[in-house]
Amino acid sequence: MKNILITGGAGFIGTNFAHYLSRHSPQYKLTIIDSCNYAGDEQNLSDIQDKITFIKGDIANIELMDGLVAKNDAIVHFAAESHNDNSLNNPWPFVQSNILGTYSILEGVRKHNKRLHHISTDEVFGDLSLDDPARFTENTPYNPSSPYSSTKASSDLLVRAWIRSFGVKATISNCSNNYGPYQHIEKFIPRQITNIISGIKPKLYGSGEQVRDWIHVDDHNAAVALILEKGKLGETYLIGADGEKNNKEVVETILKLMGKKTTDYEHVKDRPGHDMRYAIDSTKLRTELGWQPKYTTFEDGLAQTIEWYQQNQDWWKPQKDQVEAKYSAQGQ
Ligand code: NAD
Ligand code: TDX
Repeated sequence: MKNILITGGAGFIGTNFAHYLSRHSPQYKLTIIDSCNYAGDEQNLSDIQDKITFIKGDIANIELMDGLVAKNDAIVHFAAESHNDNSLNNPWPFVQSNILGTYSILEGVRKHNKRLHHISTDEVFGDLSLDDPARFTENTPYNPSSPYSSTKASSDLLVRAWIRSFGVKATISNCSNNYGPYQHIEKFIPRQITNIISGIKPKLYGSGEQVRDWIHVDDHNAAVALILEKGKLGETYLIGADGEKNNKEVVETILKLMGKKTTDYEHVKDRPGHDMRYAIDSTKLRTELGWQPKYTTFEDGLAQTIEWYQQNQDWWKPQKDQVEAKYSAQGQ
């Protein structure tokens, strides 16, 4: 494997993955395709621009993807519409990018017999209740709640079908909630950090008791790189770092780390259909592939993330007013 095509490589996780591979696996020749929607920006890759080839394009364009897949040995597929709240307002881009986009890649991979790693989410399993000790495993049935998670579930099922019916050389990973540099400020953690910097109170949807299983983006990407190189074809791996926290605890920790009163937040309108709890059992990834997270305390990862948003205000400030105006129009 020498030539790697990264889809969605100008978005949050894909940008970090391109940086991760150029640091840890400089032998790879990286091509990145991204349509640069509101969450993706080619500038995120400016410091590694001499090490990559960047193509601005849509993964749902079958001819374009056919040519790109043919030229590469492996495809790591991150590109997607990724925000639940947006999917509640307008599901169509989610159907296009997440379902049709994945179909287009699968057809290229099938025709040219290439290796695919498909990135997905724990949200495909639906949610768990707060008093349930269970965690998601590779055998948990799919039960997605939102337009976002149902289109991701659809894309996973397409990959599974292409593996079984056509023998496509693919692996799938389902990861829990990521945080870290380059995450769009519409998402929970960067929204609250940039709110505090901007003198706006952090906003908790509903009760704030919902639990997410947080993982630093570099730990997610280390697992993806490992699965790409050593994962068993046809298999699914769950990625998670035992990082369960409720949203209220997360906001309080951010406020504390930023030197503010931990009660200085407000409750806003809840998300319709809001999933209560996600939790990942990553035993398979740890025992079969030997993966372990590097960030063992959430506070360390969060402190590094806060510092990144403090030091990169030019990166997010131009979008802040627009993002907050959109939320405020929907009572959030
Ligand atoms: P993101 O929205 O920050 O980035 C997605 C990127 O995909 C953007 O750069 C966007 O321009 C690009 N894209 C979207 N539609 C496209 C299209 N049709 N053609 C080409 N490019 C397109 O999202 P992210 O958080 O980096 O998520 C990346 C992947 O990881 C997604 O598949 C998501 O479902 C999955 N995931 C995310 C998390 C998380 O916590 N953020 C957790 C688990 C899995
Ligand atoms: O302002 C907010 N206040 C708030 O309480 C926002 C933006 C969110 N929330 C809550 C909703 C969720 O319970 O915080 C939690 C996290 O919200 P998001 O950052 O929107 O993430 P989530 O909906 O959990 O989905 C994320 O993790 C799984 C990613 O966006 C997905 O792409 C990924 O698949």
